[in-house]
Amino acid sequence: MSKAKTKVTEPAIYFDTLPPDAISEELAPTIEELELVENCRQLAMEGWTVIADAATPDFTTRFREKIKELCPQGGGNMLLAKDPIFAEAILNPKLLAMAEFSVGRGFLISQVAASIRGKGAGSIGLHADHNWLPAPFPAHNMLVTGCWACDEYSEAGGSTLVIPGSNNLRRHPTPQETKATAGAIAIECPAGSVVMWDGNIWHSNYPRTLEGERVVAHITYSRLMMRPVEDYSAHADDLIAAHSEPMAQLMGREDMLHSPTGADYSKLVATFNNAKR
Ligand SMILES: O=C(O)CCC(=O)C(=O)O
Repeated sequence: MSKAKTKVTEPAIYFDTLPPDAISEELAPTIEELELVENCRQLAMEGWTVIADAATPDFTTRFREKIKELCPQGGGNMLLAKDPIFAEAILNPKLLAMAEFSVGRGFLISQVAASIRGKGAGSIGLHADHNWLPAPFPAHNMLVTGCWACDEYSEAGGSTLVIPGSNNLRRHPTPQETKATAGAIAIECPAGSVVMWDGNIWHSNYPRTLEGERVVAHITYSRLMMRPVEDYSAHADDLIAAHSEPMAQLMGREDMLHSPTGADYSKLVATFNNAKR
């Protein structure tokens, strides 16, 4: 009598885990098509990178105008719920590809904020974004931030600064290190670039000494098991209706976690597999 063949239902559970700097074979064609291979290497090894020409100049102009309109006090948060242009920004294909590389498949949106800094605006202070994790920081990155520069980034214009090599220390800076900012470099780039960094690197910004303003959107994505900074649950249904699957993932609706009806075991294998990629 022949043995009945077991039908294998996909996806099978993965037992391996990719190293922190690996581009998964599923993501590799997208990273290559979008010409982001060097950005991935730099983000993994150096803790930061700049995505040039993330969108059209027209998008950056519209984005700047909208941030100015919505943030008359010089800053704002929960912006994904306030205008559809923020969905357009967080669903930008280059940002999604970099986020999947850095914080893994099935990643979430954590924060959509903005800042406007005029002449005389000071420094926000040196920190690592893994601020709500204890040291030593994990080998795999937990948070990736993209600052959409709506204006040129220069040291005099108050650009972001980073301390090269601090990403390898896997800890928070001390008060003395925070004061000294020894070895800091300015990230300088044209408007329309997105400056990205991981949760490990120590960073801040230079005071602005130029006339005019530096308008920036701060977009943070997190690994699927992190609790997001902002709670979009009241807006998730509308956002998903407008933007479908990628937004459902960013809202945590594609995984088995944080479910109002208890753990959804139909999504268990996909969730566990995403966590390993
Ligand atoms: O505004 C900047 O240049 C730095 C922002 C920053 O430190 C952050 O978003 O964590």
